[in-house]
Amino acid sequence: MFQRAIVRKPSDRYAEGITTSNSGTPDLELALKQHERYVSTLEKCNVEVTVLEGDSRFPDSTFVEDQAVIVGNLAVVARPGNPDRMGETALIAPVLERFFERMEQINPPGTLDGGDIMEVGSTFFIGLSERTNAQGAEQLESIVEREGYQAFLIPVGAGLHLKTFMGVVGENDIVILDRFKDRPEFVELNRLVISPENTYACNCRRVNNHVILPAGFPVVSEMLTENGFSVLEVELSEFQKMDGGVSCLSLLF
Ligand code: CIR
Repeated sequence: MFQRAIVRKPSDRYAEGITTSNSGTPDLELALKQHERYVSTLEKCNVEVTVLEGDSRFPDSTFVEDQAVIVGNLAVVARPGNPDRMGETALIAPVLERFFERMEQINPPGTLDGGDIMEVGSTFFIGLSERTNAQGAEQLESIVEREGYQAFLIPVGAGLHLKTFMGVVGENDIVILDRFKDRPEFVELNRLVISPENTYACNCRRVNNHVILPAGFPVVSEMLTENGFSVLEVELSEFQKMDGGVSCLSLLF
């Protein structure tokens, strides 16, 4: 069970972050409202949420997931693969120190974004992407193996992160974009397959007894409900405009 979440509000320079989406400039006021609702949805899932103030030095710093990976009682500070985001780790490290006695970090030349890491039970799936390089992935692999987990390294191909294409919805259940579903690393998992038009909904997240899903994907919502999951939908249009989704907005532990 997750007890806590850390989130950071979008700052007044939020719209200057990195994006590949061409759906327009995000509206900060609406983004802040959506963020508030995201926080109250996390609270509905019974987690205590630490809300950090926006930091305008780093427009993408609201996407806290990328800044660290939690491995049991150890916090691993990441090393974001986009140079504009590297400084964000200095913001999150002191916050994590409040909650974790054990801290490590990904070191150069390794790069790693938390969005590339999916934990299911005792397995960490580590995406190799434009943001997470082999050295970063291998550093995390040896940390998680030392901590008693197993790891699989998965090439992401075109796209931002591993979790752009899949998300944890249950103890042993994931949603996954159809093009990844037959990869041998996932055969032990119950896979709920998502078709390309619903790709954005792949980035959903189990939080205790619920699954948080972006609003606007009725087919995925129905599929999850039919499979016994309790779905909570959140409107995230202003985060989608900056390539962000459900999982990127929090660190859970
Ligand atoms: C970026 O490109 O880094 C941000 N604009 C979006 C990061 C989304 N993070 C995530 O999916 N974990």
